[in-house]
Amino acid sequence: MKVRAYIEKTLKQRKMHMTLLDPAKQPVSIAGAIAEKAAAAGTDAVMVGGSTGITQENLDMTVDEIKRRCSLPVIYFPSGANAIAQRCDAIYFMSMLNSRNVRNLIGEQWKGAPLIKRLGLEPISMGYIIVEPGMRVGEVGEADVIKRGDNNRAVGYAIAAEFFGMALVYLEAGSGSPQPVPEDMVSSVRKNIAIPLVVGGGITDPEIARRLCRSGADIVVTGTLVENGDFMDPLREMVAAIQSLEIRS
Ligand code: 1GP
Repeated sequence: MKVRAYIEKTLKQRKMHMTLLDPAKQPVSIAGAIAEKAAAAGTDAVMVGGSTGITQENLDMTVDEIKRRCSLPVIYFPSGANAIAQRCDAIYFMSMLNSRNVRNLIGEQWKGAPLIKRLGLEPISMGYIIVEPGMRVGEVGEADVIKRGDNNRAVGYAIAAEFFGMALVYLEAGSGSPQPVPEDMVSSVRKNIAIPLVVGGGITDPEIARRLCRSGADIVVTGTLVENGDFMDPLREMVAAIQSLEIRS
């Protein structure tokens, strides 16, 4: 089954959790071990990517090791066209909608698209929206970050993503953010779009993840949570909190 179909099928039943692994942050063998444990904890997919330090070599080696150690879908979460993970199951074909730099809106995309097509990688289109504080991805992406409380702007970008025909909207507070995207921003966006809503950045507490899902997040992404060696119990709790919620009717 294609990855987009897997996501849409799963979301008919329940909310989803995805684990983000940054190839620049740990040796390949550790990335494989984390993916294996994350699969055992019940995460729904592994996303691979990071804002800086991604090379074709560390990317390919990390993806191969993850695929060797678990059977979950592996989705490339790119920061540009400089490296394309050829052996992933799919790629988020994303545009940072609130970047000030055209490179992040369509520049990297036109460069990468022909190769993605040649490789037969499944593209899953995504409107990527950076919310304050935005952290490293907000800086390198030159995002005009959405202020916490500026729900109207978040809603505008999300509706625009849907009008563009994108498959997903991702509200991103940035990896390691001290606060996740505000719940009322998530609920405002949810009320205005029909496509699935991904929320990530700074989510380490299962109760907060549950509240974000109740506010309308369909997919919760966590990365930092698995960077601490002893993450099995917190990850299990996180996954259970999210997956126990049925999708909106
Ligand atoms: C970053 O939203 C993801 O793109 C994950 O963020 O590392 O804070 O979980 P964390």
